[in-house]
Amino acid sequence: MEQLRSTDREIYELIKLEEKRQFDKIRLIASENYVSSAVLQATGSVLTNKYSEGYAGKRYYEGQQVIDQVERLAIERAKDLFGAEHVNVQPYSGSPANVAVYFAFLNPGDTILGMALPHGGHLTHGAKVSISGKYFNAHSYSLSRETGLIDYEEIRAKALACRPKIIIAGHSAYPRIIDFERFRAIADECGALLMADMAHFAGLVAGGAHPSPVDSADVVTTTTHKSLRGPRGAMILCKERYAAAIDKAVFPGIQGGPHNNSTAAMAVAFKEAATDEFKHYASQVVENSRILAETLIGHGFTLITGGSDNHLLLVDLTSKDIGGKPAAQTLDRAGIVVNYNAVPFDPRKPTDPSGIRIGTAAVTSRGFQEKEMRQVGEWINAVISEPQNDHLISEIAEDIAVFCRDFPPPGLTLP
Ligand code: DSN
Repeated sequence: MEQLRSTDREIYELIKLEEKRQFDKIRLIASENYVSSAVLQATGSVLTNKYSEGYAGKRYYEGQQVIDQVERLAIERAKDLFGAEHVNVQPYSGSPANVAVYFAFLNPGDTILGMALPHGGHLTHGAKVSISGKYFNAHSYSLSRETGLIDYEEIRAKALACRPKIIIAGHSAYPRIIDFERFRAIADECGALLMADMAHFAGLVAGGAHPSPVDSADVVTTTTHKSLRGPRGAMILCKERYAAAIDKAVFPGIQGGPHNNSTAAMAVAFKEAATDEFKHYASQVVENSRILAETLIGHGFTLITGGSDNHLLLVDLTSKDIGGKPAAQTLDRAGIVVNYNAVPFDPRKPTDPSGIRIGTAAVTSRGFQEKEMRQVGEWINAVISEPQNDHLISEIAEDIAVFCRDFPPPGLTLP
């Protein structure tokens, strides 16, 4: 980044600081990852200079000789990777992708049914503060109070009562796999479209470590930068019969020109995700999650649903006598980065809820396996047991920075 250093020293220094942070800390935010150098290079390429409203072969500006090829390649690779009939790779991110689906099929005031935000749904699954909850008649389903699991009978009863046009299967904080066929049956029974939001677990689907929603759902949305380990961006996969409606909803419906640099980087990430190495990665992500769950349970932590079979854990800290926010802040000072998170039926405020969410996608990318995950669990326990012990916190932060040197993440150089 020599040119950046000479043009803008401040931004250069800030990027270097962030690089050091990403190197020295154990990043357990469930939606984050480390992309490869190849993905970074495509993201930072001259494709950022080009406007290309429209779709390959039907653009509104000239000069698309290269961009059309890039976008077609990204689409073909995504179709192969997920077995999809049609893919749109233009959504800027996950929220616009979800809004595009609503724009394709709904009128203002129409009914949708998604997982409640405090139970692990996303803002765009109908939360009142989001456009999805303001413009549509949004109903939500909760998790079981007893088990923390999705209650398919409750969803069926709600769907038959409110008759949604779209049912959303997907989450941002649910530690178990979803039964997409059960959702399909419910959608069929009440005449709804089934939309699956696989943003969190798309990488696990690509790597064969999680069931795919692509056959069961009418439409599937996903970001490309979480477990899928691509650039910031999103895509919509759908049956061929919905292709025209989806494409029109993305452009000109809610977006202008696609971010071609991201499209190229997505194509690179899809190529990487089609390898055996990525399959191994995806199953290691799940295994790491299971091992961390086991270690934390061994130290008396309460895990929502009692464990994990995907890339994330949701920990209820009530029994540890600490709120999610102070816990997340103290862990960060110790070099372990998580986010505070509501747990189902949380009695505390969303701004200081009872839990933390932990994900294993990023640390698996830097090579953590069983031994390392058990050590991470020990550190989390030590910090949460003595959050006021500043000496201990500083010591752990130093140990973690040294520990991390042996696990250089993709895309980063030693700071
Ligand atoms: N912000 C993402 C997450 O952390 O799950 C969802 O968009």
